[in-house]
Amino acid sequence: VDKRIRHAGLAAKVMTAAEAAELIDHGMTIGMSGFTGAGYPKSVPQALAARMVATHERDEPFRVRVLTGASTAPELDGALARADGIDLRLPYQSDPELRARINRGEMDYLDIHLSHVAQYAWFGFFGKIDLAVIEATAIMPDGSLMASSSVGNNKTWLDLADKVIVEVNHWQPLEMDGMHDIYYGTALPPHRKPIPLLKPSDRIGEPYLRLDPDKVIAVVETNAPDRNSAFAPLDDCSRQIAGNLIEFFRHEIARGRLDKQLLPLQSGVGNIANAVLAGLREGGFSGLNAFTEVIQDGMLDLLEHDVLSVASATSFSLSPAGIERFLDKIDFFRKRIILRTQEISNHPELVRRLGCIAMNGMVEADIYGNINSTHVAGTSIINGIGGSGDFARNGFLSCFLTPSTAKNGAVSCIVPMVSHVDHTEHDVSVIVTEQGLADLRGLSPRQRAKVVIERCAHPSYRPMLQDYFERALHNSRGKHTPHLLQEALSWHQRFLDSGDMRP
Ligand code: 0RQ
Repeated sequence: VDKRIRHAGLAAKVMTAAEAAELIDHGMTIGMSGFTGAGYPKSVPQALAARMVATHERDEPFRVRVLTGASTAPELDGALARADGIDLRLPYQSDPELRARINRGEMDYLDIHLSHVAQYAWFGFFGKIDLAVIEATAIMPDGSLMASSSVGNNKTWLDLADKVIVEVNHWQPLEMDGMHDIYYGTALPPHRKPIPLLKPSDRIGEPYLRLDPDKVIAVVETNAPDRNSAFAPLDDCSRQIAGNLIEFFRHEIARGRLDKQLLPLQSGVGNIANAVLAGLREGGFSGLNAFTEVIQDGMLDLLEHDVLSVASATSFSLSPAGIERFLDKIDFFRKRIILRTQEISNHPELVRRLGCIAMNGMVEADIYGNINSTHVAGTSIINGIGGSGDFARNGFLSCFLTPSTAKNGAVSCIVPMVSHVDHTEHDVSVIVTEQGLADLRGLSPRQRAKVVIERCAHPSYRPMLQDYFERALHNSRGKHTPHLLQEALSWHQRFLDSGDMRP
């Protein structure tokens, strides 16, 4: 028996990616696997892109709607975007080619909370799902799938799609068997029941993704790595941001508001998140848990050093070095890592019950604590809201982290008014920059403005912000959240006009 394709009927459906792509039609809505550059189909989307290019050369239309877990990679988002083959894309993305097309207005992009995607699909909000294209590590004897390096929305796409194409990737380690936990207890309102998860280590589901073999129209074998971009070495700014946050945790422990094992951590992706994780290790923390979306290198490190006991997520996002380390000690990690569907990893009910400490990056914050996570100067999207909102609104603490300036100081990440709002002032408890930390809990808007300016703004922008706030205090009609409406977004306009927010 083949180690990867253990179901005879499905073994008979093996074909090339080009043959599988022939089965895809213009106008389809396709649910694809993939979350933060892990577990996405690697060859069918490229073959589909080639077909699209050929079809467009004949002056015929060929575009599809692409629904995923989160961001994928050049072989999926990049290839389909370059072929001008995406009509609508949702949710999170981070591909440069796709981003450019979205920002040129050449295609539609729907940026929604990651925990909402599955339920919206079940509610019928996205219409019919014609096809699922899902990467798997193996096909089990009963036709179910051993998921690969991400679970994302795969359960939902497999259940809802009329037809399924499976990519079996020989690069994905079979030793991942047992790491996944696929929960089948979700129902639609009014029939929902509590989700029986009380701690991050709980397993509440099944190891494999159910699949009706009759729906499978093609099985394609691949042997290709995930995107696995390398991380930049930690810079001083990230270390300072991390240090400020960890000092705050210590303060909270001393005040008795947090236990020394903290509460389940949710950590965004990127350099600052990795610096926070490194800081927890250096700070001597142990026995912590993570209830998060993505396992990045920093988490492996914490697991190996018993700083973290367990990490629950929906995906990996490892560097090449991280992958080697993971494979080296896979038996160790299998006992400590659980990959769930993203509707569970990000579920507001669970984030609220567990009391997660949410730590996410941002583009800018305003003096009142509103957060922009997605847009440059209000109109150009970077990536998307991802899971930050799922955790920010429902967590025990909601922390947002950024350097105080961007673009070599030409941009202040603390502004009078955010140019786009992802997380409102009501959802934010802590803002951290390399300058310091603003604890916004229990503060009114005017009190918040004072601490945000004093603690978080860069010295080269602090006087400008103080001046704005003082004039707003005097001249604003309403004094609850004082603003000078004519001026509130003028910093962004100045940046667009001159490349610098400073006059
Ligand atoms: O652009 O590389 O062209 O210079 O934004 O900024 O500093 O590299 O920071 O990689 O941590 O990303 C918010 C985008 C931060 C990310 C964001 C420019 C800056 C640079 C990236 P360049 P950095 P990071 C879990 C949670 C939303 C999703 C989320 C993100 C680029 O954290 O996408 O939280 N978050 N998910 O120069 C203009 C500013 C700017 C700015 C930064 N104020 N104005 N440009 N930049 N600040 C994961 C998932 O949900 C899957």
